[in-house]
Amino acid sequence: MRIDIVTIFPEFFSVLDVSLLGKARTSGLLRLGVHDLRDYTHDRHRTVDDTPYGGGAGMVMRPEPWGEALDDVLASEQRDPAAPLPVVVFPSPAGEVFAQTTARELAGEEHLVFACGRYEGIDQRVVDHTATRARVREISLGDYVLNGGEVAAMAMIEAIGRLVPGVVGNPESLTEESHENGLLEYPSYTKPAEWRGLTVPPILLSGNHGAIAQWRHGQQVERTRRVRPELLD
Ligand code: 6GU
Repeated sequence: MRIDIVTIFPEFFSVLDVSLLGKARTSGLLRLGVHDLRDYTHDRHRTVDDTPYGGGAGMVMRPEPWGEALDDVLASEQRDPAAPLPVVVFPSPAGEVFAQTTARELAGEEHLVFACGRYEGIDQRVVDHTATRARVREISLGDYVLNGGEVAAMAMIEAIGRLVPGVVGNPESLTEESHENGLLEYPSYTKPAEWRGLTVPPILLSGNHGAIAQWRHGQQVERTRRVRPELLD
């Protein structure tokens, strides 16, 4: 899978060099390109924003650098005319809410582009124009506001990247997690069997795999009902 990121803060994405996704990059499973939006400006101050038409607080990102950056990123690949169009994600608190289902959909794509806006957002024409040459998704992490799309893009890239076949060594560890079966995860324990007076539930030491699976499922249902009852509807 190829992932391109356009941002005014390319240094945010240096953490993608470490851990599992870093390994996936080194091994070639994940091809990551980070592009500085200011490289596509032509004025001495490398301006990317301006005041909003119609008035209001804050600044809006101007369309010209975005147009040129996306021209570059969407063209920098000899594309098979039969291949599906790339997906361009605009992280935005005004988008559809990201979930494990979204991560799974995007993990099946060949080419993702994350267009990270700052300030009050990107001129809407960038989104509309991009939709003429790519599949566009405006995606939010949830109902709160971040200063820009970078941290949101990072979270999405981690959730998506770990679902790309081969990135996580043991694929079974992906199916046992929170949200993969619509329930929250069961509690986990390891050695020692007693720690600071606290013991491990005896069923886990019984060797009875059927009973253990049943207990874990019961824990998942109980925890989901307590913490996230809306997931059970
Ligand atoms: Cl994707 N962007 C910003 N700026 N804030 C957010 C968000 C995204 N998701 C939740 N809050």
